[in-house]
Amino acid sequence: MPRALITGITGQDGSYLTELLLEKGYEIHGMVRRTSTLDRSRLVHLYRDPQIYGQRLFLHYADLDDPTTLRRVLGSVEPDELYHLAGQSHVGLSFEIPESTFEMTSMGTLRLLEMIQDMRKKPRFFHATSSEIFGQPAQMPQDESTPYAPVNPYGIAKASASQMVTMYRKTFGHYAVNGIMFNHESPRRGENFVTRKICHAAAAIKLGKQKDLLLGDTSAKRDWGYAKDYVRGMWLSLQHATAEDYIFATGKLHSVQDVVETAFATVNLDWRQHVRKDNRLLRPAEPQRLCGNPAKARRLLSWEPTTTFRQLIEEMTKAELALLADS
Ligand code: NDP
Ligand code: GDR
Repeated sequence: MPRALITGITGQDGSYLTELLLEKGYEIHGMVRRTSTLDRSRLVHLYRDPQIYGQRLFLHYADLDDPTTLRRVLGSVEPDELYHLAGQSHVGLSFEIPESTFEMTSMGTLRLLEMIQDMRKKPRFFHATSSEIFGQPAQMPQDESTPYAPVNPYGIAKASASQMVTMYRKTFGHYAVNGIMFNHESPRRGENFVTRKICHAAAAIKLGKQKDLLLGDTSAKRDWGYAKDYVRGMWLSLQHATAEDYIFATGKLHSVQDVVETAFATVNLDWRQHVRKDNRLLRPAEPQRLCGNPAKARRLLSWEPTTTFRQLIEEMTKAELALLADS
């Protein structure tokens, strides 16, 4: 049975990746950090299944800021594949907590690479990096050769971590992959990311549980895909004969305003009556024209995004309606 270790297993991607690897017959180990609440809602269905938890899924306390714990888990699990997804993933917040964002994302990744360097049997390593490394790119769409030009602390931290991954691959021969992922969403998306925030608000307003929705820059555009497609890309990239970097993206741009219109249309509401601008939600800098070209992933991994933007936003809005109806 192949053995995988996942950092960030409690997050959106970590939970979908766990489900995918269970389907594929893996034994899965996840790193979790100590928090004041034990809210692991994205994993709870697996955690409560006695056929899975303690049989094929195991959780270990560790923290990216605590090298001893990382070394201990890596040494005891000895994974075949290490999926490194953990980190402070909110771009806007990275302006408010730049030091911890950088420490966790950049130094956390370097720590793992150094620990792998000392291992006799080195795991294949996947690094979840981001389109934010491109920031204000000179070309659109971006591909694996587009120069990095990040514009916020999060992007700068991901860029340096990605360069470390490339260096360990080229210099020391590690099987280490940068998955350069553009935005991907799902009903499990964190509540303070814009798609989930909008879909939740549309559903809550429809059910009379919320009155209006405050947003920052609604003209901002992103290349939005479905999270399940992107975790499939992670797995595929570690099955390839050689370690490569890959863009995972849909190649299609939509605005925040498109998300608003699609979500409100799904619940038959007029967004004009509910959506307002809040300048406090504007960011000091916005990346521009982040749109990816996934041709390499298509060619080498036969990877394709399966879900359209409209399907994604409709599904997320309907999931919010169902969640709110139950609560
Ligand atoms: P989430 O924010 O949903 O999950 C982040 C995970 O990292 C959580 O499990 C969180 O644990 C964990 N984590 C945070 N800080 C630490 C720490 N100090 N030590 C250990 N674990 C920590 O992110 P996503 O699932 O959306 O994204 C996964 C990765 O992919 C992230 O690195 C993100 O930056 C990157 N990415 C995501 C994209 C997207 O569109 N979703 C696009 C490009 C890159 P806890 O539950 O305890 O908070
Ligand atoms: P992003 O996602 O910054 O692209 O990072 P987010 O959903 O936070 O923002 C997308 C765009 O929407 C604009 N926006 C708002 N954003 C939030 N969160 N809340 C608002 O009210 C709001 N109003 C407008 C933002 O300014 C931005 O332009 C995500 C994360 O998953 C990262 O970890 C990942 O690396 C990148 O995607 C690719």
